[in-house]
Amino acid sequence: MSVKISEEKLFSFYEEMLFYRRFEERVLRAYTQRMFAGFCHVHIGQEAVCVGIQGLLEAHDYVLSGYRSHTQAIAKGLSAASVFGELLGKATGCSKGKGGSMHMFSEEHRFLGGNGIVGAQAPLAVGAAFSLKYKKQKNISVCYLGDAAMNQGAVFEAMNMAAVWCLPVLFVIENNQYGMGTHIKRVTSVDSLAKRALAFDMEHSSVDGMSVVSVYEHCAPIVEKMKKTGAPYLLEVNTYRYKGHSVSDPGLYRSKEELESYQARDPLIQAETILLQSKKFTKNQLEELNQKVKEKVKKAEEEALSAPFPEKEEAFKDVFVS
Ligand SMILES: Cc1ncc(C[n+]2csc(CCOP(=O)(O)OP(=O)(O)O)c2C)c(N)n1
Ligand SMILES: [Mg+2]
Repeated sequence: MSVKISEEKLFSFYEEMLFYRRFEERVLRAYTQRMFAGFCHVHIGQEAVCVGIQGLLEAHDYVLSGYRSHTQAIAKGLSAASVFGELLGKATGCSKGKGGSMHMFSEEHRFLGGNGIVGAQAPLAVGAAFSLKYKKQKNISVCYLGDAAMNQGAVFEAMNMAAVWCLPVLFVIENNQYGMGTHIKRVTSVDSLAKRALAFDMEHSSVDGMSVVSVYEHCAPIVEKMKKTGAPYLLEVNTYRYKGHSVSDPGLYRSKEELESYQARDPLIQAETILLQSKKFTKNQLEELNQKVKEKVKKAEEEALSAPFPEKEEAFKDVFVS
């Protein structure tokens, strides 16, 4: 089955990507204004990945991720205010203000984190997929991983188990070419991470992650097939992060030219060009959308700011004791 995205769907994806871009920019500003502390990793430049993939998911599909997951959480249905609130440590945060940037979570929305341990989401995603199979639910478990996470042992064990037990995990490798300041070529022997699936006899492919159209059209048949067969899949998405690894990284290990070569293929610019060329949308409409999105971000931030901090007693709740 080949899928062609409609202009209307692309418009809504454009709005979503724009919202995530402005949201993350606001998060970065909030951090530099010392409104919150701790770690903070933004997803700027990689918006097309979660929008294209999560645009194909249903409420009962699971999503699991690493620490760069503010917008993936929103794409799974968590409110932007509850994500911002979590960053600010507010009681209304999706993890009651106890997790912060790396621990977005909502059982209700089947977004099972947010994980600070590189690769730790892979075994969890396999567990979620096992529960789907056990309960005979025709859903999938999406597991986002970075390129550097692909060199973690637990990830291979998880992939092997998913293949042996035929579990519906879509492993999405967001290959942004860097693990902190280390370029992929210095630590990874293969030129395409999709090849790693060969070790598990798992279906696999690679796609251009700078284009939301490519991601969506490429993934639509994959997701549809997975829901029928329940078999795992490894997808490499070639993307790029525009900002440093975290807020404290000025990104001196890469050249300006490299960054600019990706920005020239920016997912927002690409979508905007197609929308305008289609003549179904005007420049004015896109500008209005920009205003609307800025207002939405402002509202989410204001809602989070006006929310209370947790009561002291909360510190003793949700604590795991074995
Ligand atoms: C098990 C483990 N080892 C090392 C780290 C330190 N660390 C945090 S992020 C990171 C790089 C991960 O890069 P990648 O998987 O490519 O994801 P990206 O940051 O590019 O999204 C490392 C090594 C960690 N958090 N957990
Ligand atoms: Mg990376």
